[in-house]
Amino acid sequence: MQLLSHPFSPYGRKVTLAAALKGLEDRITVTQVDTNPLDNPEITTPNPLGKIPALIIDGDTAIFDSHVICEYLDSLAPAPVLFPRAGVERIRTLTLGALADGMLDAALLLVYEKRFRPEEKWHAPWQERQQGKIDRALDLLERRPPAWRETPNYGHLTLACALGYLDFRHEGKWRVQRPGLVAWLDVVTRAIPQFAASQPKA
Ligand SMILES: N[C@@H](CCC(=O)N[C@@H](CS)C(=O)NCC(=O)O)C(=O)O
Repeated sequence: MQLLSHPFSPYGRKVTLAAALKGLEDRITVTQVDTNPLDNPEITTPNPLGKIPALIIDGDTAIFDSHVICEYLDSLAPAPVLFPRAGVERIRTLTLGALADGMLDAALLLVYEKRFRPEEKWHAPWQERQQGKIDRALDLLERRPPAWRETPNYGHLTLACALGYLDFRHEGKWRVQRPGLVAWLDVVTRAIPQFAASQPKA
């Protein structure tokens, strides 16, 4: 399998962690792709959305997005279970994953506004709107940090990557007055050695 990704992509990092936890690293080669050009066929051919990560399986079949790739990887090896098969645990996992992905989407849009729009077109109310999504999600998670019993699930991986991205691109400001969540990420860092190993460096 070929993973199209980039070391700076938090969604790609999520997939990398999932592959490591499932013991699938040896079956995946990673190709670094630049999504900044308007149309880079390296990624727009396999994924018309032009987004990484994408996983090429069976030669020319590409699967995306990161959630779908993680579900696929989860199906290839029995343990640890990243997506509980059914019931309330599955729904909790998916909801946490959706919340953390939403934080990531907002954090990425803030970065993209500055990267892809000229400064005179930056729009403060829109930036506040995105920041509000991130802050409200962080406050909710600070009140109720997600627990896990034996191994992290997909929701935990996604949240860890979202917090890692806020450290990387948003100066770690989320840490101020959120000791519960900081402690939570410390637990993750100790439990998943690949998390620290995949921390992006500018
Ligand atoms: N929902 C997607 C989001 C992927 C995404 O937005 N990736 C970024 C890189 S971190 C990207 O490829 N951006 C290029 C673009 O949006 O044109 C996923 O979970 O895989």
